[in-house]
Amino acid sequence: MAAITSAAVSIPSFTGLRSGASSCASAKPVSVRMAAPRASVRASLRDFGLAVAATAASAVIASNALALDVILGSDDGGLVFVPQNFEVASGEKIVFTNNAGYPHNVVFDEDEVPAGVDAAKISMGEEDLLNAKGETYSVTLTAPGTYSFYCSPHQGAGMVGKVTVK
Ligand SMILES: [Cu+2]
Repeated sequence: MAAITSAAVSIPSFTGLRSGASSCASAKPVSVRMAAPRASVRASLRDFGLAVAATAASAVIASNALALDVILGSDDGGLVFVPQNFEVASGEKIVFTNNAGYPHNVVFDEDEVPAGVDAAKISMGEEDLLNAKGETYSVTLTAPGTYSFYCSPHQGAGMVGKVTVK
């Protein structure tokens, strides 16, 4: 219960910061405001899921164990993937969750994936963006090797990452 309340409170304050920072078109605050309730529902579900995982029996944890969470944008507003460089097991799900400094996306570099992997099939489109906090993009990689990925709006700012599939 406490987790759900804090998630619902933190999102409006974040939205306030964002609309304060942008001085442009009147359409913008409207779309941000519409996105917020959806985001808070997802954040609440997420917190609830984490709380359940933390208290559940090991049998339940085992069925959900193969997932790694990566956040898009650090809590202090850095344009980074957190973690930036990580390992997963083959077949482990990677869940990228929009956190701060969005819009973000996740695009694998076609020149830096293992041979035979089609980067387009595991990437979001260059133009596809996660626009609201809590939105996710999930991908499961099976071919062993090293994959580089980036966020197309922030690649120039250094928002890049690397995953090694074992
Ligand atoms: Cu980004």
